[in-house]
Amino acid sequence: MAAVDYLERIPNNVNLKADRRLLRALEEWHPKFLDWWTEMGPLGFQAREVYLRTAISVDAKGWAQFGYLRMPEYRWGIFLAEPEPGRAINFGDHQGQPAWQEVPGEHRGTLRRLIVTQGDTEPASVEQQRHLGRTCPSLYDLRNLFQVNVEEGRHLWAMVYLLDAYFGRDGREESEALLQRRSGDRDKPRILGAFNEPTPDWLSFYMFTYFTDRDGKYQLAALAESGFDPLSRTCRFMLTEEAHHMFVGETGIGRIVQRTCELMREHKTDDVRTFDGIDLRTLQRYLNFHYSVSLDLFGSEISTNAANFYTMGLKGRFEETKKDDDHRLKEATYVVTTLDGDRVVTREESALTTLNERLRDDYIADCARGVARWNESIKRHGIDVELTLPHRGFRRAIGSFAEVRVSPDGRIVSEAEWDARKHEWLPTEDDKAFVQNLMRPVVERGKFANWIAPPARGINGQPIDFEYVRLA
Ligand code: BYC
Repeated sequence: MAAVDYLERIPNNVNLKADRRLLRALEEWHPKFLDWWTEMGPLGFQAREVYLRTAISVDAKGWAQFGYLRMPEYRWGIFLAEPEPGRAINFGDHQGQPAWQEVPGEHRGTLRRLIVTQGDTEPASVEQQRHLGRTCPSLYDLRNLFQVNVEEGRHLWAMVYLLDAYFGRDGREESEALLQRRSGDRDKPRILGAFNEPTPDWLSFYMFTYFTDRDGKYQLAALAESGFDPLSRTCRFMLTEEAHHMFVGETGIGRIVQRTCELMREHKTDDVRTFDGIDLRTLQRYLNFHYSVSLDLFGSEISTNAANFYTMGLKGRFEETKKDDDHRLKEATYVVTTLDGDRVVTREESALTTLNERLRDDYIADCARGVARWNESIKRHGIDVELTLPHRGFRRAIGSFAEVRVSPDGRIVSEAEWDARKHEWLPTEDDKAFVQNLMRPVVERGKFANWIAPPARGINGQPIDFEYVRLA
């Protein structure tokens, strides 16, 4: 095999050529990454040319270069947002000190754990979405799936860069382990719950990119506040890419809602399944599932881990520097919704131990905005139905609500009521089979599956009937 020029191969703004040790570590890791990509990345289509966006630098011109390429040839680069001269640690016990350019010894283990947890989600999502290509609703959607996949691959590179550059031998071991765990595997699962759930159909994919990628936005934003400057800068750049993933989710669901409403009006019925559409009730059940699984990703409402991450200066709040308080929070309180025996109550707690809940609150408000936009679309079609976010305690596996059964409207219900009604609240086997049955590939240029409306516009100014993936 011809020697690969890694300096050429790995676009970067971290001066890789000056760090031979790091370059060697990445050279060793790269073929293992490609093996993983071949084994666990998008099934089929690897030899096809896809119209993809590649980041080759962080400036406005370089971060979104569009062109055809085959996925294994994607240039997974390493980019950090430009340094802010004189940046300080903005919160916690080290507040006011210069941001760390090296790993602070006393927080090494905690920091590594945070980076590994973040890194683990990236390959996990690629694994979850592996089979979707063969049932794509259009070439446009197929291309968006692959764009998301290659960028999750790049986000894995971003975390591996931090591990290899700053954590020595154990960092390199963690980089290898990131390629060894597998989504949904009984023996070596991915770290966080949502990343072990299957994404077997495109409705799940859009729900995932709307709800679970949005957790990514909030976690990355909290890590972007970190006093460990390389982590902060990496996350800031990742957020620019994350925006597209959430766009795919929001417009994906929006287009399904639109199509469902069109079919409802055309056939004057709620039961659009007969006409190969996805009825609003089924959409609501999928929404309930993905939202609740994503809420779990914020951890418990009372968490000493979260308090420690903050006090140590490793993970801040969403928009930490825009908040007008002492950024130490030792005396401050925060009101959380939690469980008291068998009642849902709100309670004032220490602001430090409730930081997970606070981030979850920011996330919930953001989720609600998209749901409101879908509801506007339903209303515009003259249909009197609303999609809703279920109560935060609904179907939780992490935190105090994990101990009880909570209905979507926030009542604690008995096991018997839960069993009797869960088919109204969560996707049933019948729903899943129905949705799966709709997933028939549409690969003709400009054509879309019957259950989803075309997008309002194409990618990068291209027409909707552009050849986003060259299948011939
Ligand atoms: N599943 O004190 P607790 C993304 C564990 S998504 C399984 O309640 P803590 C993306 C927890 O690890 C963003 N385990 O919570 C999206 C802890 O275990 P240890 C990913 C869970 O630690 C789409 C124990 O329970 N980034 O980027 O305050 C596509 C007690 O934990 C779960 C991050 O998550 C769960 N859901 O917070 C691609 C940021 N929840 O330590 C990518 C980094 C909790 O006792 N991670 N546990 O063994 C963190 O900040 C924190 O680890 C968490 C948990 C927010 C996840």
